[in-house]
Amino acid sequence: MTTRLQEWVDDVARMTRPDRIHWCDGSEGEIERLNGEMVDSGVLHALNDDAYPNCYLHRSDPQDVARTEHLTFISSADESQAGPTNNWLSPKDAREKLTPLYDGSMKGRTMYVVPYLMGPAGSPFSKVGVEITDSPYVVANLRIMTRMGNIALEHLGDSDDFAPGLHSLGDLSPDRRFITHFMDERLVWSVGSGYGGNALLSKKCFALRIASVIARDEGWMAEHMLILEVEMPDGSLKYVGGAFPSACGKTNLAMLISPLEQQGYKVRTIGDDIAWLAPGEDGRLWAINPEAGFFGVAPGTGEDTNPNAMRTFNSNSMFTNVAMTADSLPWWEGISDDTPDGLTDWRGDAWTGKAPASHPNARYTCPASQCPSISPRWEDGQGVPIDVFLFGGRRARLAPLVYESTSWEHGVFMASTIGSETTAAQQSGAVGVTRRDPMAMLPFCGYHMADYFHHWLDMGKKLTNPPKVFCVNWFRKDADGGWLWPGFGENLRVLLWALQRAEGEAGAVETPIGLLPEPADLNLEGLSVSGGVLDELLAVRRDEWRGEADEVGEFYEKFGDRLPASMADQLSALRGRLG
Ligand code: GTP
Ligand code: SPV
Ligand code: MN
Repeated sequence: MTTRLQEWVDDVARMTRPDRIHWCDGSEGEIERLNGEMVDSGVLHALNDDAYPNCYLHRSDPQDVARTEHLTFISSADESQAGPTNNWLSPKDAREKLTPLYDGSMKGRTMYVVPYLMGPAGSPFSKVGVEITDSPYVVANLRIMTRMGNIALEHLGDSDDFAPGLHSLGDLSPDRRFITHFMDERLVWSVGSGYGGNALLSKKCFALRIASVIARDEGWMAEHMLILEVEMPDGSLKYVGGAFPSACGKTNLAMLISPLEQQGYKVRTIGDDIAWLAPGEDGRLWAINPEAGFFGVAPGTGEDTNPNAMRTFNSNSMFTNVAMTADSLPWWEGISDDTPDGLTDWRGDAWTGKAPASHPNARYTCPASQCPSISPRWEDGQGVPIDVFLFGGRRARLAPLVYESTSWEHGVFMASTIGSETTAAQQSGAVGVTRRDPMAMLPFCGYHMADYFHHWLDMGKKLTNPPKVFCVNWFRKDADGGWLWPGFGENLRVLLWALQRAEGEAGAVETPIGLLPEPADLNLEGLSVSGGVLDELLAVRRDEWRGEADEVGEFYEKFGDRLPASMADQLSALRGRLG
């Protein structure tokens, strides 16, 4: 172990004053002991061991059920580095504000030191993080979500190159909750929340916010993206990277069941939330999934929508804020058609039927290795070469099912202007409000968003064979609020069009916003969607898009001179085409 690591652990212990310090080794025995202790103390409830062996339910504090973006900060040296889309706290103010909250915060508790590896062991892409936490629930989640324990210390060796993260539950009050990122030290401080992306510092804090800054400096990319593999009928393997905002379909797309198996199209999973991507010597962009598990949205997950997820989390998994049946099975809206009697809701009360039984942002945590659709290449240290990028959001209206960019620069423009209706994955503001979410990174980009656009443009210059860029929208609604597009597995039809376009094989028509398929260009074999619905899904309405362009213009104004000139040019060109 390195001196820097030991010194940091000692410093934190002096500040937080735990009763005990435990260095996690990641062994089976360790996690069994920990889970047992959490069952005894009521932090976890063991689920039905026949149907869900080694699975547990955790109920978080009802005020602590999602990421809190308004309490999340970037502590870069000066405010302009954080940019207009991030909250900024000076490193000095951050220390002054948070130090008192950590002062003695681990008294009476165990302080866990959790080394973890992001990326496969031995991969040149992989990076080490160390989280200090007083939450055993966080430790158990990190053990599923990362390669945790000795494996990370071995990867670190004598190096000091690790990203430290300090987490303490504090008193869980939103008034004393802060998550901040000291960018110059690659250090995260999080206090007052035990939930998901606020507390599992490997995920959004390190693998996205901190990593995005490292990636900018080193010439690679850290993105909020799923990665999936499509095997074509000729046996060739294609790779798709997809960025959608939180709770907008990444996990589901990454695990989709091919409705076209008989035609020889197979789909496998590489990752469901985060991708680290770097240019290869061949001029292509290569991607790894830095995580080892899935922290997925439970509601809406069922045999019809995502059977692969159902098989992945049926052992060795954790459930957070789901409901429970009388037989101790996990339950949520969408897992079954019928609602069983005797449900306990996510708060632990007998369910009255007046509100959803599970929280809308209830989650499962499960090992990626258990996923039936996991690709044999998911731990390939070199990564996989990306053929197409998909960007999308949740738009009940306007955005068509799919459209293609005409160049890398146009693709970066499209991705930078994506709008999406907010979901329960963030605990600030209302659900269902459209906001701009560039590259699905609005809450996760660790630096100035305009510089991030520059970085995307620069990356394109390094790639002789960049991924083709598409925008998609699975979430169009009809007048009665029903989905226009069946979604889920059927999304493969859109993916195939994109992959065929990348090969120059499928037809498209030009529109002011980009290239769209005609219904005849899509493989719709075995799908019953009426011609009228397809026309609606593929319609581009100039008047509505003129309004959209105005909104994009307003969003871009935030960035002033720092916005790349080519992005402003793209917007003018779009306006010109819209007339
Ligand atoms: P994060 O983990 O928050 O980053 O979310 P995610 O992007 O992985 O979203 P996920 O796949 O978990 O989907 C979120 C919700 O959208 C779930 O309730 C899904 O059932 C629903 N969903 C996913 N894909 C589709 C789709 O193609 N059509 C429709 N209508 N709903 C979908
Ligand atoms: C998201 O909100 O995008 C998630 C869940 O993937 S969390 O880990 O809480 O960020
Ligand atoms: Mn996510």
